[in-house]
Amino acid sequence: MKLYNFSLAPNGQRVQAFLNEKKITLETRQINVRDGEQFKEPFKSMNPFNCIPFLELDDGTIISESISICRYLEEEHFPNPSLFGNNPQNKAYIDMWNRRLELDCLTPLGFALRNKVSMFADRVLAGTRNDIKQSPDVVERGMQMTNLLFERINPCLEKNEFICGDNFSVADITGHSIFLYCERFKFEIPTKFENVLKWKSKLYERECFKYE
Ligand SMILES: N[C@@H](CCC(=O)N[C@@H](CS)C(=O)NCC(=O)O)C(=O)O
Repeated sequence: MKLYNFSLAPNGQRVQAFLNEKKITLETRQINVRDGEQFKEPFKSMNPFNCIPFLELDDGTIISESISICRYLEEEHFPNPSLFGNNPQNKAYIDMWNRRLELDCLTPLGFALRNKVSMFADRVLAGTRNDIKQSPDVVERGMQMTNLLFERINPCLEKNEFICGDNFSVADITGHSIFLYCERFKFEIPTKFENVLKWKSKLYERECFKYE
């Protein structure tokens, strides 16, 4: 099994944090997506969606999507510590939170960045090169959605150390990624979201995120 990744990419870093938390080292090939290496062979044929990270299994199967890669690694090879839950109820609960964070905030923030920074001018959708124009509305929408998410999750973090309760999970890795995007945007998290800020501090001190 071999991981194809890029250590500077947000989604690559999510998988790396997951590996760090489990203390796993995988054979890894760096693909420089900033230079367009993902559009060259053999990578182009391996993952026609032209994104990293992706995992090549020993039988040649390719698994892409950060969360799908992590799920496969946990279920097939590295069950402990469990970051996806270990019974149907907490599996569903962690999945629910991860989806909320991805759909309502991380993805909108990813689009916001791609619609703002000149480096992404011809690539507003990851893994493509085209002439879809960057739109300031998408940037603004990303900021608004982030604020809304923080407003909604602040009460949920009142008694919890982590987003799903007292145990660190893959949803916290998604949360950490959201905070990194906020930094890039110089999005200052309002102090009224004190539980969100507490959660952020907790995540920032965690070893698995010290990958630079
Ligand atoms: N939903 C995918 C997103 C993957 C993604 O957007 N990867 C970016 C790096 S963070 C990429 O490969 N971009 C290549 C490009 O922009 O062409 C995941 O969670 O893995």
